[in-house]
Amino acid sequence: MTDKRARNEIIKENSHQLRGTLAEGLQDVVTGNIAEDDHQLIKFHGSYIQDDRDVRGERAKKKLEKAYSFMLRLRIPGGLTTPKQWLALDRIASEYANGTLRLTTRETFQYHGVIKSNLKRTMQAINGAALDTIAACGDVNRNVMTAANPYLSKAHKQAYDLGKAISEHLLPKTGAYHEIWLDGEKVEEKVRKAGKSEEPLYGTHYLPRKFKTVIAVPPDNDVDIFAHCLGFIAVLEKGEVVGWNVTVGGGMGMTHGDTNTFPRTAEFLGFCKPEQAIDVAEKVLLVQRDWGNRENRARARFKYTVEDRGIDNIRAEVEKRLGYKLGKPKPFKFEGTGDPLGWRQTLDAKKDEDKKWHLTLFVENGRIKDVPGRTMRSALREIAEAGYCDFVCTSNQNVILANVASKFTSKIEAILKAHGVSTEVSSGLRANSMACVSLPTCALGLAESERFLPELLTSLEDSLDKAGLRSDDIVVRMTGCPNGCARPYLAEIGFVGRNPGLYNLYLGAAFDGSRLSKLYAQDVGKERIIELLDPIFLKYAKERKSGEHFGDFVIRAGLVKATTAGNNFHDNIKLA
Ligand code: SRM
Ligand code: SF4
Repeated sequence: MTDKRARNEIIKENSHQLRGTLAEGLQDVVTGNIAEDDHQLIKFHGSYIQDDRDVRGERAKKKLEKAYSFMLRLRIPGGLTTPKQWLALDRIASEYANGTLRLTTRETFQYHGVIKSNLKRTMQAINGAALDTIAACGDVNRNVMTAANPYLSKAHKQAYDLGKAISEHLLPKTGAYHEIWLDGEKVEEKVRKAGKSEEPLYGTHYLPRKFKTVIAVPPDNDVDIFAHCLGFIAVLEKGEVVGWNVTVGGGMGMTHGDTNTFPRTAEFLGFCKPEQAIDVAEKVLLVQRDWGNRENRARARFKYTVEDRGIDNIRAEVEKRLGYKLGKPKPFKFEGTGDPLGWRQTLDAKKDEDKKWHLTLFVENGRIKDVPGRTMRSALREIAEAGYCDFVCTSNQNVILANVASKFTSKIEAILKAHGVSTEVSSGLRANSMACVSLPTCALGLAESERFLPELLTSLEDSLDKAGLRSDDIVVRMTGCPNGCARPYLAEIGFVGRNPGLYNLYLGAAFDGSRLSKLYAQDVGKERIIELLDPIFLKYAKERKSGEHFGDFVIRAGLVKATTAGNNFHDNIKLA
């Protein structure tokens, strides 16, 4: 009988619980590369092998090996780091990576450009800061995102605590990470002799595909709950979490031209009590472990398991494994997916003097770096050195300087000013923008993203000015390919790379993150994008109803049909 399983299933099976030949590969100084199968395994350790695509052609001409380096992604549930950790992360960026810290769309950091000979040292330095990269990538439960800023209210702290607990509970247990990167004890043989499994939860094959868990605290949907495999929405009474609405089956990735693949918004599984949440997370993950598609990786995400089996069957199976029924989802309301930028005070401190301040700082596309006249990385380092705050990475690629005593707010402002970092953003469109990394590091990028969106927004700001919309909040996101790393199909304006300089333009997602967009124009470059959006902005400014968001307006104006579920994302398209 032929083995129909996807190649990755066989790699996992033969990997000795994610060890592969990684340790040996690190010793090989002849190449900056590692063995082909280890390309897949190293993801579970939070790293990707990449090459600098800007110099790929030139190096090929000279018959040189590709300019290999490694991307490293940290696991930081809820995105919270202390000033001491921030300083360590900042140091690592200079010592081992490309001198930048990249905040991701999932509340953590990435390093780019770490060469093989520095990889182990970098892992050890991260470990020295009491952080790790375990399961930040790979077919496992990834970094858990929680409503930004555990200091903001009691409910935010409860969301953060749950996120951390789920992250720990669903962490792979193999000794591989400690052995390979931290020179830990070799445990595989010992565990095998004791007749045990190194991975009681994941087994030998882990999950069919990546699995993403997030936790939201209404009215903010900053974590974009409907984009994820598993979500918990806080149900609040008098500011405290009394339970969680559970969502399943969201996801973004698709392939251009393949309507069998599509982004999908999550559905409601039910309601659980606070003490049931970890168990619910585990059982949902196990259903995906056992029911997910292990033959076709393009259809292996949990969203397709939910789509193909149906939400009722998924619920019945989860409840069977739990041994009890989930409740009916409780009412809640989301207002938006963005980060409220600027200063905010703790929402529920008992006395006024206990209230701390929190500054959400816009970081364009998450890249923290120093450029002439705007030395953001140095500013944040100085703030960390002074110990004025903790740092929280947000799911919108921004950073919150959190838990600041009143006496330090002006000091923080002075440091930012001295480094040319403004707390103002040039438009509502930019303030609500995100772009994925794409070129030059991402192997899958078809078009520029992080390096192009800022310039496009500058041009679109002229259009906004003509329509008087400069300060309106409109959500815009760009990705260099259809995988959807900046969640573009949940943006009111989404750009998805097709070819160098050309993007598909999507319109009509809901401002609160509950509805996907629809394709509006195909293969459009910068000039055409402006030509298309210019009149739409004018029309919106003139004809919108009071409080109507851009994404709702374009549907009412008949520019696109509403996408009501992932399985009609590709339907009713009328291209501009
Ligand atoms: Fe992503 C793959 C970057 C969030 C969907 N993503 C990649 C890789 C690793 C490319 C690769 O496989 O070779 C990118 C590395 C680029 C680089 O040079 O750094 C990459 N993804 C990112 C980040 C850094 C984008 C960013 O600009 O911030 C985000 C890191 C998140 C994190 O900290 O864990 C990132 N990726 C996402 C999200 C958004 C989210 O989860 O909220 C999605 C869409 C949601 C989802 O998962 O459905 C996402 N990334 C993908 C996919 C498509 C998966 C699919 O279902 O088809 C791929 C490709 C794949 O897995 O095969 C991918
Ligand atoms: Fe790379 Fe595509 Fe993700 Fe952008 S969306 S980072 S191009 S995989």
